[in-house]
Amino acid sequence: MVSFNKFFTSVLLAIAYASATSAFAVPADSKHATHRTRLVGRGLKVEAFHPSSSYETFGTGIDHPLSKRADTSIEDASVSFVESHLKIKSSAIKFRTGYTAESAKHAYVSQVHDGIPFANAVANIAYNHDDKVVAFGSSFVKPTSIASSTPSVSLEAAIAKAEEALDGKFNSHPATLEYLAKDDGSVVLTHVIQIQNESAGTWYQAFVDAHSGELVSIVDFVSQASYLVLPITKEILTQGFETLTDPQDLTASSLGWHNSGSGATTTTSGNNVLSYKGSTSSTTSQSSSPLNFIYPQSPSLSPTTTANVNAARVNAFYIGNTIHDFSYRYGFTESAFNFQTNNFGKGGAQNDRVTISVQDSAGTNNADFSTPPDGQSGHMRMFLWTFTSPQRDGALENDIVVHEYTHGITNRMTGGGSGRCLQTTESGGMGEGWSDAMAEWTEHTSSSVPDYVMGQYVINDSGGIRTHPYSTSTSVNPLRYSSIKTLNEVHNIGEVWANMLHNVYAALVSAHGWSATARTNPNGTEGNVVFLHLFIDALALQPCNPTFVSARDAWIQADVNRYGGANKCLLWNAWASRGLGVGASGFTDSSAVPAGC
Ligand SMILES: *[C@@H]1O[C@H](CO)[C@@H](O)[C@H](O)[C@H]1NC(C)=O
Ligand SMILES: *[C@@H]1O[C@H](CO)[C@@H](O)[C@H](O)[C@H]1NC(C)=O
Ligand SMILES: *[C@@H]1O[C@H](CO)[C@@H](O)[C@H](O)[C@H]1NC(C)=O
Ligand SMILES: [Ca+2]
Ligand SMILES: [Zn+2]
Repeated sequence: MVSFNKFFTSVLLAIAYASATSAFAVPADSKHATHRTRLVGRGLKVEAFHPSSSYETFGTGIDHPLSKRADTSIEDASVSFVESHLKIKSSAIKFRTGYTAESAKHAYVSQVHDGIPFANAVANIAYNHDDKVVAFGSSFVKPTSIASSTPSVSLEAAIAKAEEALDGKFNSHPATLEYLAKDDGSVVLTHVIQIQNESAGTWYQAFVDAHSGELVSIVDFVSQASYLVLPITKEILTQGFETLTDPQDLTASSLGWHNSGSGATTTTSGNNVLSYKGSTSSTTSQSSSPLNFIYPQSPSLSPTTTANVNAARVNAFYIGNTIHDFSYRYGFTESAFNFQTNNFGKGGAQNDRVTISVQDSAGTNNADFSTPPDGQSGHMRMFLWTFTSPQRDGALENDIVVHEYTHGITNRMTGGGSGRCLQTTESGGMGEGWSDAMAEWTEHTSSSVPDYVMGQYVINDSGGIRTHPYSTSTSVNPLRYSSIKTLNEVHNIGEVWANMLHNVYAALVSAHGWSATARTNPNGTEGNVVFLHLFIDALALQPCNPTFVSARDAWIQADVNRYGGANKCLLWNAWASRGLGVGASGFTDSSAVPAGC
């Protein structure tokens, strides 16, 4: 191992000082979803439908039809309220369960037909202690058709279908017969069966149409996971933590983030990332089942307090997995030498998930990433920063985590997974530049391209850790290709490259717009999608130890390969504006573009 160390790229974040300011848009995206698509079993896509819920609240409460009667049960009161409120027959309503809490009583009912309950058409009623209705939510449906309540497909046949589709075994939990509302207005009768695969760590409830025999919906018991984190579109933690539920992209991580194919974990350890402090077994465990990782961070306490260590491990785990997932969509896959414990037979060498050591004791005021060849884990070390009191944690500044992980992408994809091809000062400098550019890419929340600053939270300085903000303005950032002549430190050289990429990004977004779904949909034509495709494509295209000139040429070629050269002049103009035009060489600027541009 040691003898190979000289080939590993261990890249530091490094800091410089500058004064400047920047502004970040805070994203506010939330959508009311009624569908959920999952990839299950051997790549089967199942779309589950959940009718939207109406919801009313009534302040001090309203009467239900049986209010005047003494000794009315919660069952009768609830059925009668739903009957009158939704104007449906009581035979279509069935009380399921209820309980009395400190400040309210709660009842849960289902829509029924021929005595068979609907799985996804339900309602909930809350009463205050004066027996008045204070809230009512309902996803009851008005079907256009309802299947016969007598199954024509046997339970045995339905089990066989579900086992085959979901790659697991019926677990003998009693099957039920339930109706299921579909989004076309029809209601199908289903056998509801639990299918488990212990070695794969999966556990589904399958809904098999009891007339057609098709698998029509699933409930996934396992993959529900929630993380209290700084969303990747945010750069620094003062922008606010959020609880994200199921942020994993199952196209990129088919078994989710907590499973390598030999059983699920309930810690910050999974197929793509292991996040720990000190020893690799010191991970963070779920705060509650299933897979909730809710550890509020306290900025006024030392980062080494238990709660803050947990917050750091969870955030690093989330960011590492998120980068794994979106970079996968753009081509950093198993066969392109990515970092996974299990490659699921898709090529490449496995057993090389990224290990992230948070609050690593080996240093302060920095971070680094080591990239051994495909088949050995990439290793990220995040240090504490000592510029403030209490100290700050690099694992809680997303641009730093993204910067580090991106070293793994560029080192793996340049030169075919050897980890040996960004070793020169110039290519190592570009390595720093790609990492800053990727951090910037993740943090855009609209088509505007403000100046971008790295590392401002950890050093508590709005100017961040680089010498200049990245900017389309030459007065804010004057760096050009020829600037490299007087630079010999990789981060300084990296700033020249990252600023060129900032200008390329701005030109692409200006020309083609911006996609809010770029991280999960690489098929768009928008500028940010095009940018990341060219970024990733060019890594594999460029030579070992590329120069600015050859890396530029790889982008131009990537554009030819993917877009038929549609962006040729846009790209040339962006690079030429910073001295990397047609005749650039030996760190002498050229502002020339090809004829016709
Ligand atoms: C469980 O899943 C694995 C793939 O992860 C598969 O090889 C195996 O056959 C499955 N087991 C059952 C019982 O279907
Ligand atoms: C960060 O810097 C600001 C402005 O210089 C200062 O008021 C504040 O106390 C600093 N915060 C910490 C935690 O050191
Ligand atoms: C992108 O396009 C590919 C190929 O046409 C398709 O398989 C995939 O589902 C698309 N992805 C998305 C997110 O639309
Ligand atoms: Ca690999
Ligand atoms: Zn770096």
